[in-house]
Amino acid sequence: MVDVAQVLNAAGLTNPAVIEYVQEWADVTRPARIEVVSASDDARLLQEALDAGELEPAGEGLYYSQSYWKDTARSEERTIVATSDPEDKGVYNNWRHSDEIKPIVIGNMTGASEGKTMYVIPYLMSAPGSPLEEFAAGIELTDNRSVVLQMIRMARVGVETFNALADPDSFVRAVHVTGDLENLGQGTPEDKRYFVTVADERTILHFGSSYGGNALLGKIAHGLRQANWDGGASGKFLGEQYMLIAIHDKQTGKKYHIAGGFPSASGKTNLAMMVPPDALGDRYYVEFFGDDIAWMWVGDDGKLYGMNPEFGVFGVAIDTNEKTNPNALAAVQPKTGAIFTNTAYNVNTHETWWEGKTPDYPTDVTGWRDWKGGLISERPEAEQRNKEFVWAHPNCRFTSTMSNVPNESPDYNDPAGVPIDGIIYGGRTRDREPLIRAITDPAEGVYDGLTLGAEATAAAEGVAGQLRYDPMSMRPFLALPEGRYAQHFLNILDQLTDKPLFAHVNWFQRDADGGYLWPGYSENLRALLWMMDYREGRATGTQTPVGVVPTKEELNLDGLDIDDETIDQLLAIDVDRWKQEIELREAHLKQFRGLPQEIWDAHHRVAKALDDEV
Ligand code: OXD
Ligand code: MN
Repeated sequence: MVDVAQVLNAAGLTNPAVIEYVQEWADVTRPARIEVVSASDDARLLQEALDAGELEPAGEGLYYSQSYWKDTARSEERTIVATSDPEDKGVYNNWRHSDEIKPIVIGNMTGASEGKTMYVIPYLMSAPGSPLEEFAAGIELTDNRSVVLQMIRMARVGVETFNALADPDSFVRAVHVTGDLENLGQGTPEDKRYFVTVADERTILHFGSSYGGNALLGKIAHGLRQANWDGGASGKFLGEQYMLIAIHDKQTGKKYHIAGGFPSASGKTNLAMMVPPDALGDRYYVEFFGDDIAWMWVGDDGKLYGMNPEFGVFGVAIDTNEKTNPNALAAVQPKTGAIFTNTAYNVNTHETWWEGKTPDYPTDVTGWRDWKGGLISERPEAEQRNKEFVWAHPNCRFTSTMSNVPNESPDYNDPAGVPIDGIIYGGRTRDREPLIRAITDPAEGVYDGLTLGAEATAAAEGVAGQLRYDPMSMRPFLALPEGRYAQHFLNILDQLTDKPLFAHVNWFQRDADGGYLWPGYSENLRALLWMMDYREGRATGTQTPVGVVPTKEELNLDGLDIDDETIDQLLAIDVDRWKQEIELREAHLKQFRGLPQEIWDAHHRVAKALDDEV
């Protein structure tokens, strides 16, 4: 039996609440060893992982890992929010009573770390000294060394940081146990995996995966689900799946901060790491704060402040290339310490490759293995370079720390956060949604977020043109029931004397042949510049029933080869299509218990404005 107190004391973790917590879970999972981890252990742990074959070298200071093939993504149906009050049940939070679910997970975790090391990872999901620091501390226990290495990249990990907290008793208890991945019955009625956030106990219990979204508990479970709960319970902040950027106008010296929620596969990481198009690059620069999570609160000056609680980027590699995201490529160059997961890997040259990294496949297939480890050269010729037989997993990832991203903002570490000028929502929509529409009424902004969605794709079946709603892009991350969440969002906005401008953006309109109307990527900056012009009164736009759209003249199109007709189409409002959408929204919103009247009023205002349109 490991002497927990002795191990923790020796590592400098002397807080009795921490010792009690680690003891409790060591008694359940029964590891052979316990080790306390700080970021300074990275080099040693990397070497151990290489020696054990858990990682492969992928170039100088780069690493490759391969998951068990049934463990490559988040599993929403196994993800649960538990509390002790049935009133907390929402439509999307997959609520269960904690008395019912905890014993099941604890049962599965019992003895499941036998023979393994339990790593104790003290972490902070904020810059030290942040006004939200009290919600940011956590201790993850994991029996998986790769998870430790990824946590070191994704969160501020260290005993010193933890001991310096004003209240080191108040931390999220985050327990991760990998389980016997080959025998968990994934996707069958006997599935043993459970990813539970016991929100009212600030305890996270995840069993049965080593995939980042399920296993890096600082990120999604704490950074989003627990934060969503803590924000609402305290009334102090919003924890949202938003990217956060600044647009720096070098001519005026002004910086505009924009946060935004996008359902998955809508280009959030590419937007956040954006390099301005050549024609605008002399004047504008985009600073990167984060691509996935923003915590936002009311500042003393009555403005909304925001920060990214994460310390790194866990990005989808597919289609990341010099055009779509040069800054992401730079963040995974040699010596960055980046870890690739489930890309293709060349066992001879140690290179990694994924679909969309280069226009063509590597010329010589020798040594290349696909994400499952199969040699490409052993496939039948017709399957070697064929989109249907992928080399990399569609959810293959790279993990790299913030400081490797070339456009990381110099203000990223500022505990004071940054004032938010704009909040945008955007999903993939082939028609109806214009390039951008500004929403001046804050309740209509929240309403727009609640009715955010993306069209069905091959991965998520549905009716063409109909949205899979994803409120605020938080559908899989909500801990609060939707009505209470909406009220909390409105309450935060009510306290602001200088409110951010809301807008809805859409980079994905298509023409009759299915081609994209808007070039996207770096050109998206043009829509955001208009948004800030509108906020500052430099543009007036055209009022429509669903918000204000830019006039053609107001959009900065310098250096962009696009014809007038296309621009007209990009900015048009199809009232009939919108009326259909309003009916679908009504059904969507009706599901939510206790939705604030302000949201219904916003809905009815927009519906009436559309009806009044001839
Ligand atoms: C996600 C992620 O699953 O950020 O949304 O990884
Ligand atoms: Mn995300």
